[in-house]
Amino acid sequence: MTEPFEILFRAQTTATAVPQLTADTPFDLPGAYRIQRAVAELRYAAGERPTGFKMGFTSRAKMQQMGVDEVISGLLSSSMAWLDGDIVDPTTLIHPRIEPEVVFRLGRDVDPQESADSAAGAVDAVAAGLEVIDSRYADFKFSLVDVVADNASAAGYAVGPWQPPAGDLANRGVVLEVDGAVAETGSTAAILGDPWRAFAAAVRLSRSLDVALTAGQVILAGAATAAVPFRPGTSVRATVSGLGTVTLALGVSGGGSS
Ligand code: OOG
Ligand code: MG
Repeated sequence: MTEPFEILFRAQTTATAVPQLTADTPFDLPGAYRIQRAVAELRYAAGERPTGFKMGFTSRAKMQQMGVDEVISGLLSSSMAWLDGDIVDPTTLIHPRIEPEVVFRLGRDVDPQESADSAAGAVDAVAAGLEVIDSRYADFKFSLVDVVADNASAAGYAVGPWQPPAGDLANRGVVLEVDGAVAETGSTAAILGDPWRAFAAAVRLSRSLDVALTAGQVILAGAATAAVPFRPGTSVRATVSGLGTVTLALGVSGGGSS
């Protein structure tokens, strides 16, 4: 029998949509995180390495867009780590969406015993980010446990120039542009009131899930705005006031479209 984690691993690595797993196999939230982890272990066995931890649904804008009202997390790995300015291959994605992120970088390992406050001292840089989400479920529709099993829809991310982590991160303007036109605007205050709260939530959640946060890894705080479709042939840019800008483009597959 094909296990849920095998179905999702195949869906993620072949960019093929599948029906929601809970339609056939009910599981609870801890079970969903176990599936998420098992899929990641298959990725690591295939040569990927962990690159960080992402938070999801830390803003009302995201919760409302997707009909989910609990903060979740996902595991970032090397095939998802793209560079600022990259042109992404559209054949690796199903129905991608793009969203602006605030990103933290760890300058040292986080001790599993340390408080979230103390762990904040491990952050050596912050930056604006772009996240590409690509639910492996048909029509981008899912329940809470389904999206957790599917690694919080993680597909890829890019980070802009790193900045020193000095200063307040709350209340900074966020702009998402598609081909130079403003698509979404928001404020980092939408991210649990302050992106540092999302960082603290990441520290707590990673500990309860027994996920190590190590030097050099990144933590995505969760989008402040709704996600927008990432269409082939378009270029997107996220700007967070005082943090800078990051861009990604989606290539055109097969030619012919513009
Ligand atoms: C789940 C991922 C949510 C965020 O920033 O809130 C997320 C989804 O919307 O499919 O990454
Ligand atoms: Mg996100």
